[in-house]
Amino acid sequence: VNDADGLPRVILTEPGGSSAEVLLYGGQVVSWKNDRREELLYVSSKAVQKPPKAIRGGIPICFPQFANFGSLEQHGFARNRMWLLDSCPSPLPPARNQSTVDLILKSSEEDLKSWPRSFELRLRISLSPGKLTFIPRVRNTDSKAFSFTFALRNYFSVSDVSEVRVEGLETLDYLDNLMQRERFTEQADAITFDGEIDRVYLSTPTKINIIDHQKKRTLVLRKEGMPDSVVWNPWDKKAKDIPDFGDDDYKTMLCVDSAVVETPIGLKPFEEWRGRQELSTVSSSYCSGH
Ligand code: TA6
Repeated sequence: VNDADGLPRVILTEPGGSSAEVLLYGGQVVSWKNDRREELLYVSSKAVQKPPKAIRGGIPICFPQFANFGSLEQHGFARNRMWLLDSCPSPLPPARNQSTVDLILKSSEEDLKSWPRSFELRLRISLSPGKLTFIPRVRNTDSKAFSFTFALRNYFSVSDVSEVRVEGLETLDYLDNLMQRERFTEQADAITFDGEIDRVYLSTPTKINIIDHQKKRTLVLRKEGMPDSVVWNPWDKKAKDIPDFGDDDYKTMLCVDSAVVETPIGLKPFEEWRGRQELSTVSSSYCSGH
């Protein structure tokens, strides 16, 4: 763990030459570079890298609430807390030939004031050639049941968002945050981008392709245990209203999240929920991610 610029972080590397950086603050991945040292994630040029501000970019963990779907602060508090290295991660299949870190966030006295449920939120992040895997787990360590919403907010770096296509969400229903969360059905055969978008796609498939034509690269998102997927780009006007978002950043970023939004996860005492997200990059010169 090194804390060169004050924020302790874990750097994952693997023999193929890719790497990832995970901050203990927020349990947030803030960099994922491929074997050609290209940065695959967006981090704002104006990101504020100090508590209590959430860092704009990378992969923030939204827990116990996604966005303002509830009474807590926007996206819950997990992304604004210092996590710990989990010295005894409860059993998971061994992470073979992967560079792995296990993090944990437990409810604090402070948190219990705003969300009176005791929990253990674990996150295993594993790096292997061309792939970054997340296994989030939430255990109810309280004496009563509780429910939560959750998201891995993936800020992807793209060459030009107006040249990006997202495949896998066609024909699905979505809640449109720009239309008072009304429910619509996606009619297009792929999602393309020419303006602000902020949608929660419901009951999405386990595989979503984000195709970046210019970079000839497809980013494949595979997920389990997280039925919804949020697609967000603030576009020019909203971007200007967000202080830690560069005015032109909207052109080179896109959020496609793995999420639990429509139907919160309910846990009885000592039950544990587990999700899984695999991000992998495929150069689309020989396939469009089929
Ligand atoms: O995509 C859901 C959303 O709440 C958007 O409406 C926008 O606010 C985005 O998340 C960013 O939230 P943040 O708190 O990270 O600025």
